[in-house]
Amino acid sequence: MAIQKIITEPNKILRQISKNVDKVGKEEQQLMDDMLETMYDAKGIGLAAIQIGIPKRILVMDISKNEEKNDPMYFVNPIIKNKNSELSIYEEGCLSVPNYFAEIKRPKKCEIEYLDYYGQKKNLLAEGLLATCIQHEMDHLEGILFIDYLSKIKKTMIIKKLSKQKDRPDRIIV
Ligand code: GNR
Ligand code: NI
Repeated sequence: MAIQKIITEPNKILRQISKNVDKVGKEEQQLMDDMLETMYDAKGIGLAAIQIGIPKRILVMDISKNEEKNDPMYFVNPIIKNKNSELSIYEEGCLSVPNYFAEIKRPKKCEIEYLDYYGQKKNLLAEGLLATCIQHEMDHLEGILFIDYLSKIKKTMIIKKLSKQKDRPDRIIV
């Protein structure tokens, strides 16, 4: 297992559309292990493969509050089958947009279909933080970041400030 570098804005890689996974094999499981380790190391509650530079439709999440017991979740090729018309607001952050947070409005509940760690087809009815996080992660698969929902002026300001940190040595420059 290995901790990977998380790509931050501004970087075109984050705008790529991720590709469906044909088969959940050893390589994908290894990737999910690395993603989970990277996510825990960064103290995040979710991570999409594209955030470590891999354009595959794979997400990992752990929204458990319990510090002693982890509750990792793996999603391959997730699709949203149903979105509740009721919206809820949550203050979101993103490991690819470090140190910025904003209130984002999204459907309160959603039903998703996906493949699990073993490639088994699953369904999940998500609400609350789980629903918010899954939708945030699924946006990454389409190259969308939460700052895209902000006003143009706010978004530009955030990207400008992040790009000033460009010479940080831990940044991936492609
Ligand atoms: O760690 C994260 N926290 C978070 C908080 C509110 C809504 C979404 C998230 S996801 C984020 C990790 C991340 O960037 N995933 O892509
Ligand atoms: Ni994110």
